[in-house]
Amino acid sequence: MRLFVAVVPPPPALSQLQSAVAGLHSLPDSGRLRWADPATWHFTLAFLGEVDEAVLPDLTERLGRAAHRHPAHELRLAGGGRFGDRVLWAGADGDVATLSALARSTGAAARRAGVPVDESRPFHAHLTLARAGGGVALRPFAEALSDFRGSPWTAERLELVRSRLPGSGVPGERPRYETVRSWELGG
Ligand code: 2AM
Repeated sequence: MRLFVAVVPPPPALSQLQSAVAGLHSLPDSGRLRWADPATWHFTLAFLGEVDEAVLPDLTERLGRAAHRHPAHELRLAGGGRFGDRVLWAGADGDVATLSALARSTGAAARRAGVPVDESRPFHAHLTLARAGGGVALRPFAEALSDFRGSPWTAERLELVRSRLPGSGVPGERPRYETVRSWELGG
């Protein structure tokens, strides 16, 4: 199964971001972006890819231990940015150092369970809002979010999420996510 590990902001924080993102839909080319469903917005801490079911007991044990080693921490959704003209994202500020440390531990836990998580790219806290196929400049979208600052919230849980890719072949259909396990931070 295809898995990733994430922190999901609470509904009030997501609604604030949704209001800010609503303003972006009036920008030119907005209709050419593939917008992520706000119900699935999250910060990916580690992308595990295809994982054999046999690995799950060891993986979940190790992820649970990683979650317990890091405290709950305060974050805000803030600002926006882009990875080239491919991905538009919302950022975080606050105790991003703890979130980053949690992401590193999560990757290490997965690797110890035999899941080859890429450690070459440093963690960059981002919540993907939209993807572009090419030919759309994302800079105006990122700039429109630069002043956004949501209210503080506490990241309290680490979630192991299963991603089911669309099988229908219908263009624009998005993956479905389902939380397989979650752990309280600090615990
Ligand atoms: P993103 O947050 O940067 O878009 C589920 O696919 C999640 O895993 C997405 O949120 C996606 O990241 C993240 N992810 C990281 N690396 C990925 C990869 N190589 N393929 C697909 N998703 C990846």
